[in-house]
Amino acid sequence: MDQARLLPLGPSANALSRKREGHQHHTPIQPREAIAAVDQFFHGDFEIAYDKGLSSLPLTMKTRVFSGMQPSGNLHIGNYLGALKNWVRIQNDYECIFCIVDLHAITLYQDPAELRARIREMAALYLAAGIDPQQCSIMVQSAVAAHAELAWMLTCVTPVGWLERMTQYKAKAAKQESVGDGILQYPVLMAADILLYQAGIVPVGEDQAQHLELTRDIAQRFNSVYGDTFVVPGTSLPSVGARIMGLDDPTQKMSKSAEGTNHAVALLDPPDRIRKTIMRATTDSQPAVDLNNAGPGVLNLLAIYQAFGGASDEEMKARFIGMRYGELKKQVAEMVIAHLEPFQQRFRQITAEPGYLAGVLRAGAERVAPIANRTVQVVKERMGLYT
Ligand code: AQP
Repeated sequence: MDQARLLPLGPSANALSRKREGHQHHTPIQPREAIAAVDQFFHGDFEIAYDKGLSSLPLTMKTRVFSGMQPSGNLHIGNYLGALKNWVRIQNDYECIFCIVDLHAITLYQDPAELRARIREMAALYLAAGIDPQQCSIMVQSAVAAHAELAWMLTCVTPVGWLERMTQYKAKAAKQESVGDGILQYPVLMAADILLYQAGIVPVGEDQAQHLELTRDIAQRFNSVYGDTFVVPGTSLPSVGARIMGLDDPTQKMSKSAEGTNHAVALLDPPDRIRKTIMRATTDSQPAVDLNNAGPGVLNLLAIYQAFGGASDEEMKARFIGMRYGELKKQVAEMVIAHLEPFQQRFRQITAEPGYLAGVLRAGAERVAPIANRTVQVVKERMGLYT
């Protein structure tokens, strides 16, 4: 299926699915740097010199990919279409690390028992989506202490002004009476997650693109102060589905932590619930699909259908132009259910196998910890810390 195409949905749609300058679609922005770093990890010489003498490096080395999700609520179709689906798609082309970022989740209070359960659930969701644990490392952030260690070192090279400018920080802080420092520092921890592994590509949804820009800024600042140390990673966004909007309010991003029963379709919602949520989705005052005048709710439904099914723009136009909204919603609901039912079946099988998830997570952490620890070692040496 061709996922690389955009449905030309008129001027308002361009706001949802515009071409993003500076972002590439699952191709490395600086592959030579990544290859250099990976090469050095594999050869035990950890002097990462990402722009020096690369011509002799073996070009067969795979670029490393890192991405993660917070176990902060029920994963929804936005998380799936914006990130998880693409992880599965690229897992054979790169050396992939997929993380459950529990340290990020605690930037807002989480019930400890629920958090523990969600970490396991998220690992099962990664596997149910098709992530192959033989091919990729699936691990929990707090199981590798180097994440928190590097985050502190990077905090010390990051101006507060950079963090205060982050859109997500401003939005989350506006909802709190007392703003925890973790909400401000969140993007530094995210930078540490990525830079620890010298990742060349970070596949995320559009809401994380600004944090990726910041990661690049932090990496470049560190490199210029202490010498070339980190690969400067590239962002990778899907062409369709990079920003799925709330079904109850299509001006807001679909979000795990949003309240409202009709806001999101969770990946584990039963078919009846999925149908109800989609049938109640906010549209606009038109009776039927008219691409020149469609509001954000209709464009969002079309984006969900296209991102799940992989239809081309022409197929989308032929199928939906002139269709009444009731029928559009029915077709979107059936498309979502058709994809989520087998997914949920796999989820049940995975969670029914005693010890399997724990084994996958242990193996993932054991595989990646040496890489992370070596990065921390180099950073400590570069900064003059005690080693
Ligand atoms: N609405 C979305 N559309 C497309 N992609 C999305 N992502 C999140 N929301 C959408 C992508 O999913 C990945 C995991 O996100 P996260 O767990 O790091 O948290 P987030 O980006 O803050 O997502 P949420 O769902 O809104 O969670 P809460 O409410 O806990 O903050 C990322 O790649 C993200 O881009």
